[in-house]
Amino acid sequence: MPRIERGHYGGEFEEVQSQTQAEARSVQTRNMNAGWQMKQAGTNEWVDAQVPGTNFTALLQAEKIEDPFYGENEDRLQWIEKEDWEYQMSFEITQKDLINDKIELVFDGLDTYADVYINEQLVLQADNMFLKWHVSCKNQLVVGSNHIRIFFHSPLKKAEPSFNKTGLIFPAENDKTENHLSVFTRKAPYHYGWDWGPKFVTCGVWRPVSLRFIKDLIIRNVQIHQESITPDKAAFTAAIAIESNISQSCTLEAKINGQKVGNLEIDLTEGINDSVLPFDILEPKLWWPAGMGKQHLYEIAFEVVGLKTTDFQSKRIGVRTFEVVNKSDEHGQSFYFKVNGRPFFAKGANYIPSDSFLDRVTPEKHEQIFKDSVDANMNMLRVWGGGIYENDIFYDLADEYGIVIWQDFMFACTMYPWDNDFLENIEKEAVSNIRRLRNHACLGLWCGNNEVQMGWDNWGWDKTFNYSDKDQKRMYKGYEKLFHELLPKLVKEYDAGRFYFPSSPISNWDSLEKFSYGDQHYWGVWHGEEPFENFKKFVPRFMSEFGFQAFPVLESVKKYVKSEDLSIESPAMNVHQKHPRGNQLIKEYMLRDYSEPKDFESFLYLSQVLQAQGMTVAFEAHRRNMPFCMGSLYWQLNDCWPVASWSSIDYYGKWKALHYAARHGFNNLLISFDQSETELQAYIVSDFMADIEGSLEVTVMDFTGEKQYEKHLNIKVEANTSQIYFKDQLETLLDGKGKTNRVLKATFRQGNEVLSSTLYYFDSPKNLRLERPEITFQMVEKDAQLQVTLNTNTLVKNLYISLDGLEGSFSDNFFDLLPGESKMVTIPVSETFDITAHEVKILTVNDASLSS
Ligand code: BMA
Repeated sequence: MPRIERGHYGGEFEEVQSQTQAEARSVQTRNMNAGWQMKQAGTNEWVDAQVPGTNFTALLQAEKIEDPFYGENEDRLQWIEKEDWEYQMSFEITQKDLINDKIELVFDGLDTYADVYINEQLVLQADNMFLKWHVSCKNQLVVGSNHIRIFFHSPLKKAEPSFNKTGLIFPAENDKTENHLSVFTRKAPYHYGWDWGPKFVTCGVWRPVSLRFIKDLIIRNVQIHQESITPDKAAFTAAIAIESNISQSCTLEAKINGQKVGNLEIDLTEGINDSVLPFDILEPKLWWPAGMGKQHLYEIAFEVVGLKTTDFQSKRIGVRTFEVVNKSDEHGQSFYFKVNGRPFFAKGANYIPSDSFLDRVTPEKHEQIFKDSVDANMNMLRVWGGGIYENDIFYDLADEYGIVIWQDFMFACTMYPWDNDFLENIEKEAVSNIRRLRNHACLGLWCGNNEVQMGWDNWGWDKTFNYSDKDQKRMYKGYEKLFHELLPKLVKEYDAGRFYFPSSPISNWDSLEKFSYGDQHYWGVWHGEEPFENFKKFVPRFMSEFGFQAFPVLESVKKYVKSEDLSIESPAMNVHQKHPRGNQLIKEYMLRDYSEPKDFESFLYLSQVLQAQGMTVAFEAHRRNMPFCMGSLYWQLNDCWPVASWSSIDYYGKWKALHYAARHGFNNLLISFDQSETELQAYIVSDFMADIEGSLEVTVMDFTGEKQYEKHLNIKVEANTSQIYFKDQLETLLDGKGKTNRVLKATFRQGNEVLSSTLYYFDSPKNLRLERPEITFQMVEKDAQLQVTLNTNTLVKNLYISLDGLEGSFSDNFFDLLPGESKMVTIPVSETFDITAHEVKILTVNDASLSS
C-alpha cells in the first residue's frame, strides 16, 4: 500500500510529490517552520519558539515555566491566558522569487486571534483556530531580509466585547472561565477545561507555515466523487478547481501508478477554472473497515500538462460504499452503518485530542492511537466535538488502519451565539474542513455537535442561567439556524451523499422508550449512579457514549505527582481529578463489588479492574443485542494529560485494564453469558463475514482447577449474528455446589485454533472465595522479546504484572489465571535489555483488599 511522505502535520504541500521536474512546477513551497521566536507582548525577552507550537511549550522549552502537567502547576500557570504573545521570524527573498506571479504565506493553523504583519504591514487578522489561511503577500516582500511578526491576543480578552454585547452567560459548564468565554471563540473547547482536562488556553502557530510561490497556475481543490461501483468498474468524477494566471488550453490528467485513467482538455482562463474529470478504476479492490477485509487504497495523481509549467495534486481514495441507515422500523428508528452493502456492528471509542498542547501530538503518537485501536479489535472512532478537527495524518492513518471516523463538528455541551459574523466564521470553518476531509475512505458521517440538544432539553440551563423566555427563544432559534440549516446545507453542498445529523445523542437516557430511537449516550452508570447491571437494560440502537472512570496505575501516577502526594485526596491528585464527584463515585462503585483496597496502589489498580468489569457488561450487552443494537463506542479512548478519567489508555500510552477488556469484548467472535434465576445461556456473537464451523467446549471447575462439568458441542456460528448456542440449568452446572468458588470456561475452536475464550463467574467478585495465591514465574529473553511465563496454585483474578522501569507494551495484562494453565506474557525489549535490572511486581484482586 502506498504510504505518503509525512511531515509533522501532513499538510497539503507535503503530500504533493510532482512527477514532473521541480523547475517545471508552477508551485514551489518553502517550509517556514524554523527560526521563530516568541515573547510576552510588552516585554523584550524573546525565547526560541518551536513551530508548530504554543506559547506554553515555548515557555517550557525555554525553562521559563515548570511542567504544566506536574503536581499543582496548572493553577500557577493561569496567568498565561490573560497575556498577549508575539511571534517573529526573518527570512530571505531573492530577485528570482519575486518573478513568480503570486506569493502566498500559508498558515495551516493559527491559535487563534492573530494579527500577522509582514515587514510591519498588516496582512491578516485571523480569528478561527480551525481555518487554514492563504495570504497573498508579494507586494509586502522585498529582496533581502524580510520579517514576519504575529501578535496573538489573549483569547479571553478578545472574547470579552462579544460577551458584553450579548449580555448572556452561555451554558458552557465545562468552561472554567468566569463568563464562559469559550463560546465566542472558534478554538478547541477543551482548552478551557473539561471534566477530564486542565484549563490551558493556549496561543501560537499550532500548525505548519509555508511560503508558496505560484507561477502560472495552482490546483486549489480536488473533490472526488464515487459515481458507481460494480465488480468490473468503479466510476468516479473529480471536481477540480484550478486558479490560473494565464489563458491557454491544456490537458488535465488522472493517473494511478503512472498509468493514465482519465484526461480532459480544458481552456484555462485567468481566475478560477472549475472542471469535472471522469475516471474509472477497473476491477476495483474494495476498502473495508478493520476486521472485515483489507484496506485497499488508490493513490490518484492529478496533473495539468501541455503548458510551460504544471501543477500536481495527489489524493488517496478507497473504493467502497457507505451508508448510515437511520430509518423508522418495527422497534423505532434504526441507526447503523453499512459498508459495501453490508451492515456492520461499530466497535470503538470516543477520541479526544491527545495533548493539551497540540504540537506535542507527533505522527508517532497518532499512529500509536490507531495501532492501539486496531489491536483492541475496533473499527470506529468518534472525533468528539469538544476537541479539534484532527490533522491530515490522523485521517490518513484511519484510512490505512481501517478505522471509520465519526466526525463531529467542533461544538459541545453549550448553546452558541447566532450573530451573522459568528455564523459566517463557522461557515468558512465548515467548508474548509469538509473539503479537507471529504476524500478520505474512513469518513463515515458528520455530526453537528455533542450533547447540545440533549443539554438544552434536559440539563436545566434555563434555570441555572436564569434565561428569560425571550432569550430562550433567541438562543434556540440560533441553534436551529446553525445545526438544522447552515451545517446540513454545507454538507450537502460540499460533501453530497454523506450522512449528517444535528446532535449526538438523539435523545436523553432518562427513559427506556427513548432507547428505541437512534444513537444514545447512556450515563445512568456513572453520572446516574445506577449499577453496571443496567447496561443490560438500557440497550440502544447505537451507543455512542458510555463510560466509567479509573485512575492511571502507580507507575504513571508517580510521573505527575511527588512521592508525598501519593494519596487519592492529596491536593496534587485532586488537580488531576476533574470530575467533582469522581473519587466518590469510584469508591462507591468499588465497594459494591470489591472489599476495601488495602493501600493507595491497590486502590489505583482496583479502580481499573472495576472500570473494565463494568464496561465489559456493556460491550457484551450491546453485542448480544445485535442487530437491534449496532454500535458500541465507549467514552473515552485517550487522555490529553495525566488524570483520573474514563480513558482506556492513559496519557503516557499505558493500556488500562479497560483497553484489554475492550480487546476481548470487541473480538470478532465473542462468547457472552446471560444468567437468569435458574439458567445460564451462552451467546456467540460473530462479526465475521462468513459462517464458521467449530467446537464449543464448556467446563466448570473450582478455584483449585478441579473440573466438575464438561460439554463439547460441534456448531456452525452464523456470520454477522448473535445467537444462543448453549444453555444449561445452574443446578446442573454447579452440581449442587457453591457458586462462590466456581468458574466456567467456554472456548470456541476452529480445528486447533482458539477463536474465542471466556471465563464466567456465578457471583460478584466481592463474594468469590479467592485464596492468597502462590504465583511463580520464569523470564526468558528471546528475539528482542521478554517472555514471562506465569503459574498459580489457585485461581487468580485480574493479575497485573509490571517490571519496574520497563515501558513496553505487554501482550496481555489484568488477566485471570487458572491453576494448571500457564500463561505467557511477552514484552518487546531492546538489545541491551538486562533481565536482572527490573523488579517484577504482581498485583491481584486476591491480594488487593484489606481483608485478604
Ligand atoms: C460526555 C462527553 C463529555 C464528558 C463525558 C464525561 O457527555 O460528551 O462531555 O467528558 O461525558 O462526563
